[in-house]
Amino acid sequence: MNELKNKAIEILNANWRDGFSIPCEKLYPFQWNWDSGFIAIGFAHFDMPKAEEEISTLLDAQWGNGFIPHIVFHTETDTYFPGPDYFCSELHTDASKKYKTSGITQPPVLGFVLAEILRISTDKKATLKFIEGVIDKVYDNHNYFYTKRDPQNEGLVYIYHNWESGTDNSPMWDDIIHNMDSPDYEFERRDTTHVDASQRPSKREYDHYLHILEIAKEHNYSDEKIAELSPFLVQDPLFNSMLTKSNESLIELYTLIGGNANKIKQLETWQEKAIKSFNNKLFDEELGAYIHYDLRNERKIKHISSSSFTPLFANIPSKERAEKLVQTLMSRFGNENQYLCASFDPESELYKPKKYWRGPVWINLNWILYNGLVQYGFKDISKRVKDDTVELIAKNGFYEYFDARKEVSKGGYGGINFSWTASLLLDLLNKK
Ligand code: 9WN
Repeated sequence: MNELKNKAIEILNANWRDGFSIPCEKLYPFQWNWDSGFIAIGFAHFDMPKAEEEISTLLDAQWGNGFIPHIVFHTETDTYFPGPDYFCSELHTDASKKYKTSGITQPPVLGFVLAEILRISTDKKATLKFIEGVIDKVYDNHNYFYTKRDPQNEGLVYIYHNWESGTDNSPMWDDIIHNMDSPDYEFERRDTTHVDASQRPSKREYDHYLHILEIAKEHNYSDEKIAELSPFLVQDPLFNSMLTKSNESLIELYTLIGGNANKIKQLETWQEKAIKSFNNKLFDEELGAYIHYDLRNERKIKHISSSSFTPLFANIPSKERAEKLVQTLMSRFGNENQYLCASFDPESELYKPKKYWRGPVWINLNWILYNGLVQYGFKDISKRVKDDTVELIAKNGFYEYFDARKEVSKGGYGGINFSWTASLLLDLLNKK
């Protein structure tokens, strides 16, 4: 175990740049939003100043309206597409003046990341002081989501791009994406020069990804126009679980800090509405799981993925519903020959065990699932998630994603020495 822990620390230190971390060498050369949050949790175990700096640097790129971009382009390099010249964040009047950024966001993890680093900290007073200095920015981000991304005032926010979900080419998006009449763009992909193309999205999928961005750019990233025109408008249970969990953490932290009654009240109002709508709208009795909702076409997306179980982490289901959810998890994903937890339903014909978010296991989703299961008292299954995670990494290395099939001997795919794989393994190993 110590060897694994040391390797994880070595990876995090090697991926550290001046003030932030890259997700991994070559493939992802900038700072990514939710990666940074997960990375800060790892650093908190052995280098708290870096954990704090990671978070501060990301928040430093926040836009005037509270939006936090999914990529901050700190350095000049053309090894990633689409880069700063493609995104042109300056089109939006509130965009960061200090950094070039993307114009889409990612799951809002920062609220619960602050609570996690406080839990890990051995100097609670100093960490709370740091949190006091940044917490309002995270609150402003939540305010952005609830005021700009919830057109029907449901307490559920939408994402307007599959890259915002973090689960980029999940089969969840297939119907929406394949119904889009996207041009055949000319562009130079960089990801497939670093990683086997069979493990990444296709050229046609990239056309669709760019098409959604073209529409947003045409309207200077206006939230109102995007809500009106984007072909992709989805209420995602993973994204909304991260926001809901972060609401819960912000309430906890503001209470510890004291003197923020109005903000606590507002967070509680958002939270109450979110949990209610989540359970009324996003739970599908027939599937026995939380689902994605296609807000543009007003229809449920009837598939199950690892995202379907993330509401456990945000304390959304009742005890009874949690039982049902876990039964679905184990009957579909929990086969003895499979590691938990495949990113997409292994029983579906759309399942692809080697392809990115269409099947492989991702360590951040396992970490979310593990913590959710612990919260609800599912001891044996949470232990299995932890053991499977450790085994996958010990057997294959610190990859970006992993084959869920146990019979596969070399099952590590995508980027190598991946930061959140290292960071979250470190956290899991340090947990009782
Ligand atoms: C697009 C950085 C990011 C993760 C995402 C993961 C992948 C990017 C890409 O890498 O997405 O944002 O180019 O494929 O899907 O979750 O944050 O690690």
